[in-house]
Amino acid sequence: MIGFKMRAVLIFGILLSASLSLAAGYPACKDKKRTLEFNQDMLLNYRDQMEPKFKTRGFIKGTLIKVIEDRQRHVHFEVDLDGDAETSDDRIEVIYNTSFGSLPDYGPGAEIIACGDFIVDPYSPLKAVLHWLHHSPKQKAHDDGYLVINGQVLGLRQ
Ligand SMILES: [Ca+2]
Repeated sequence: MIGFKMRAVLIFGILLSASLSLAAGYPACKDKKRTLEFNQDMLLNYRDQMEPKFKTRGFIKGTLIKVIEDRQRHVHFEVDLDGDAETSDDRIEVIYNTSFGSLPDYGPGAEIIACGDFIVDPYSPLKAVLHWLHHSPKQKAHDDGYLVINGQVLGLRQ
């Protein structure tokens, strides 16, 4: 009986979290079959501790500070990850390819949610990059990613 109850609670929890993220307006962020929770704290640890080119799936929620670069359809954002724009040691570079959907109007302070590939990159001004924020042309070869800016979801299949 306890096993059944545990399972019921687990299933309820899964349904609840699925419906919550649907209610939030964006899909689950996947790493293979695993559904990610926001993992920015872990990503910042990786930035500081792992070797260059270390790669993992990243799912972040943060605040847009500024555009670092915007060229050849790639917009590079500086995103603060702890909700405090006064502290700058918790920022990464988030790159979105506008071929997968135009950006809405936005400015500093915009809320950013991003699902994609994280990589430790010594050439980045922020030493770490989150990119691949769009659907995978071949779904089996790579997990889908996306960008949410001020509640507008970009990068998904049209
Ligand atoms: Ca900060």
